Amino acid sequence: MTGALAIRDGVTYHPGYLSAPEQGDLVIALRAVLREAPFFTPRMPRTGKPFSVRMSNCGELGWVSDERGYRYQPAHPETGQPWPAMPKRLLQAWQELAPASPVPEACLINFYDTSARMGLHQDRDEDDLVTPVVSLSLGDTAVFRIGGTSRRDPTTSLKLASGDALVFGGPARLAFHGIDRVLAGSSTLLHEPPLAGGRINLTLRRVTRATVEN
Ligand code: MD6
Ligand code: FE
Repeated sequence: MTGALAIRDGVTYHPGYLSAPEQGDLVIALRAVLREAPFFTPRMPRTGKPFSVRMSNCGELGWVSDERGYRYQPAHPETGQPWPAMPKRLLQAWQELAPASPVPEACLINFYDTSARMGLHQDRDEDDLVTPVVSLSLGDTAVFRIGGTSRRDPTTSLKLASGDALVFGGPARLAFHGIDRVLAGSSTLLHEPPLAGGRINLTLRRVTRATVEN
């Protein structure tokens, strides 16, 4: 692991957190996850407009979005099957990057083809809004934008490359952020469908508020 950089209060950037062999092993583990839990296309609440990003999840809970709204649920929206377990390397990343946090319950897997984007949003569907979110990027570099806790706050941009990690916590836990674009051909990590070109982003989250008992 190389040095960590404070991007702003509560946001820490770890460039090159995953080595090239670790990235390759993680892609292999994710391919197994995706055989059990294939990508689905989330839809906007109310309008049903499809996202340009495709998604899946691993862990006890998964984030989904459709006409009924945004939520976490224990099963895949199309297969009805429980989400696969989180690969070990993700649990290790959580321990290293969010030490002393309750165990992660959800890992959202976002897949961006080179035309996909993600609008500015806050991650606020969790009951636990205190534990940090840990993000890992694989494949093509993306231009990530981050602002403050008001949509109108000024934003800054950061390029997230394959292997980079970002930890979002403290005063930035509810900061607005999004993906402006993916830089096509910037990585050779992903070369076989359903991960062919483009970018994967993994976000590990605690969803429920941990109690002393667990
Ligand atoms: C992405 N990331 O990098 C989108 N959310 O594709 C997120 O939406 C995100 O990177 C919460 C915390 C960290 C993140
Ligand atoms: Fe987010």
